[in-house]
Amino acid sequence: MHHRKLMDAVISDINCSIIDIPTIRPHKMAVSTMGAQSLVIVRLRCSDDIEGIGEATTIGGLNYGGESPESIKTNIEAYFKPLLLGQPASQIASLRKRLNGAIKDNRFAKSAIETALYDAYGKRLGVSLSDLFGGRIHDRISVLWTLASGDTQADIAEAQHMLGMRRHNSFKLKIGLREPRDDIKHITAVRKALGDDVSLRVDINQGWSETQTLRYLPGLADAGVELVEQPIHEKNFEGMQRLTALACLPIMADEALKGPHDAFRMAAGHCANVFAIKIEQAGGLQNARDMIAIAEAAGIALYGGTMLEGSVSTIAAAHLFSTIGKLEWGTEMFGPLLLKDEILTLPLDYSDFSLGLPRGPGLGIELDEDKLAFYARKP
Ligand code: MUC
Ligand code: MG
Repeated sequence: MHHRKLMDAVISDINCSIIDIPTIRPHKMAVSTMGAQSLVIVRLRCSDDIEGIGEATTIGGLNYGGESPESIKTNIEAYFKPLLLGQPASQIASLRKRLNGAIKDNRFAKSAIETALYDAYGKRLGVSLSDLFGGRIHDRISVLWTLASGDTQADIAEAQHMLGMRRHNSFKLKIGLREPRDDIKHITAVRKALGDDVSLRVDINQGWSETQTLRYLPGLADAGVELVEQPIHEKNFEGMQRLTALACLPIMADEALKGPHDAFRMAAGHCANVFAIKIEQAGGLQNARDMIAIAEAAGIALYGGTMLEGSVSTIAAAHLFSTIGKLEWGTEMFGPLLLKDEILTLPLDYSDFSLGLPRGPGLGIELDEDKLAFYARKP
């Protein structure tokens, strides 16, 4: 009887709102500068009164990829919702098949919907989202901070503040906007100020050509950089392969990885040493899990990436990452900390250079309705 009842719940309503929250400072990347983040919050109601929550975010509107907050909301309301209403809410594999059979691309929208489905399913079973992926191996995952104020002294002060609070001891520097020579001066100054015990990585966000990367990789290594993220164009798999083969510094793929097919092609071609796994770029939790398996089989190291997501998507990804045996390069699940305000009744637990996973059912978080109403974009 228990099982039957669980499987009887159907999806009864889906609601999407765009929540605009300013960032604590401008976030400067080669690809765009962000002064606010727009969270698309998806609320999926089921006939058993359980609500699943999901989230999608983009970076710089349409500057990072083809989906925008507005398109995600529109497409979910116009195309996803009719396919989902009245369907069995716990049959997630079947719902994924149904959506993928009718809707191309829209990976961020699919990720938000899938997160909401898993949240609802976990709440229905009384288990956490990590339990639905085999159970957590880690109660906390390490979280780095991105230095992207655009100013060397401000970045140093920010990093020192984070170290003092014991919130982060690994930093990712956004470069690729200035001349490479100036970027290397910037990194050298940050390394000198912070010492040798912190981990410094760079994200070029496709800002360099292959020849620039060839020319400046040794300089990055000399400046104390440990990992180089997506230096060149996302479509240039062969270039990534050549840069990886140089073995000058570990190369991480980010924007190149838009789902399991890319992960397979990159792994087969030895096009990266590390994969940045993002649930949104992957098209959802299950695709991300598949990409993790491809990396593990290929001997590619793993890193938990973010689309500067808010608390909902951040914690969804954290649940998945907590089930990975070896997350060699940690994660960057700091998105909520870049925002001026929190939309949860109980903020996420960032301490001891890491993020603690909630224990409650599903995502284990609760939305603050007043905050949502305050930041919701008005029509
Ligand atoms: C990216 O390309 O990695 C993630 C962290 C951050 O600072 O920017 C994003 C996007
Ligand atoms: Mg990146």
